[in-house]
Amino acid sequence: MTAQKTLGVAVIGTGRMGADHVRRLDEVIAGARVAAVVDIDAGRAKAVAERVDGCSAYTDAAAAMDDEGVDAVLIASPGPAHEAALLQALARDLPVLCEKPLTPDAASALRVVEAEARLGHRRVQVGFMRRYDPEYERLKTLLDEGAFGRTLMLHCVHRNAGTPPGFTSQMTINDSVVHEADAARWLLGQEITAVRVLRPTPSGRAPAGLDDPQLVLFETAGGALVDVEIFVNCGFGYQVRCEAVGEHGTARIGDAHGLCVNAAGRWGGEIAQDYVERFRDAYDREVRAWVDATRRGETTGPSAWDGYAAAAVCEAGVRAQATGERTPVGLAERPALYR
Ligand code: ISE
Repeated sequence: MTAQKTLGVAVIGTGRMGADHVRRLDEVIAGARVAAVVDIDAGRAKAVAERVDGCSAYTDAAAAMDDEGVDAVLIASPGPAHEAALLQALARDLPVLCEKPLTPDAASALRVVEAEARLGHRRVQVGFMRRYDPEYERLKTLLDEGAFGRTLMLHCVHRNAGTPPGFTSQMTINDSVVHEADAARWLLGQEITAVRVLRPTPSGRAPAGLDDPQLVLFETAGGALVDVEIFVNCGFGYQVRCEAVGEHGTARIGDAHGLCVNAAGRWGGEIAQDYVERFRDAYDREVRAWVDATRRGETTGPSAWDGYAAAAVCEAGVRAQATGERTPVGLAERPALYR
C-alpha cells in the first residue's frame, strides 16, 4: 500500500459502534473510505451502505473481505462473532481494527494470537480506545517519566448511566472492566496476576439478577494494586476516572473539568451520558492512528496479545465473581512477535 492510496475499509457490524465508525471513516478521517459494510441483518447493512458513496452491502464478512475495493477491516460486530472474522482477515493478511473485546474468552483470543504469530507480523489493532484519550495519554507519560516514583496503586471508577436489556453480571467484567484490565496493564507496564470481586448489597436500581455495583481488585506482577468500582446503572451519567498513587505524588484523570457554571448560589458542570460522548475524541484519534499506520504499511496500538491478556484477566474475574475467591490469572507464554 502506498501512502497516497485511500484505504478501502470493510466495516463488519453496523450496530451502534459500527454505524458510528462508518460515520467517522466517511466524515472525519482523511485517507480512508468505507468500501463495504457487513451485517447479518441485510436490511440494516443496505440502509447504512446507501448513505455512503460507493459502499457495498454484504451479509457475509468473508465475501466483503474479497471485495476488490477492500484493503482493511474494522470489526464492530458482537464479541462472539470476532474470532471468525479475525481469522478470515488474517488468512487474507488484511489489517484489522477490532473493537474490544478481542474475543469473549481467553481460549479464542489465544487462537487469534497464535494465528497472527504464525503469519509472522502484526496485523491486528484492538480497539482499547482509552489509550488514545488525551487525559490517559498524559497520565501514562507522567507515570513513565517516574514523576512520582514507583506507582503503588490505581483507584478506578467506571460508571454507566444504565445498561441495555440482557446485560449480565459477567458482562460487567467482560464488556466494562475489560477496559480497566487493559488500561491498568498499559499504565503500569505489568501483567495482572490475580483478581478478586466484592459485592455490596445491590443498588435498588439494578435490574433483577444483576450485581451492581461491584468492586474488582487486581494484583499485578510488580506488586501494585488496582481497585475498580464498576457501577453500570448509576443513573446519572457516564464517568471514568483513574487516580494513580505513587511514592511521592498522585495524579487523577476523568474529572471532566469542562465548562463550569456559577449561578444561583451553586457551581457545577455537565456529566457525559455515554461512552460515545465521553470518548468521542479518543475514538477519532484511535481510528485516525489505525488508518495512518495502515497506509504506511505498519500495525501499531494495542495488540492481539493485549486483547488476549485482557481476556485472561476477565476470565479470572468472572470466576472470582462466582466463587468470591482470589483467582490467579493464567497466561500463555508470550510469542516473540509481541515482546
Ligand atoms: C461498553 O461495551 C463499552 O465498551 C463502554 O466503554 C463501557 O463503559 C460499557 O460499560 C460497556 O458496556
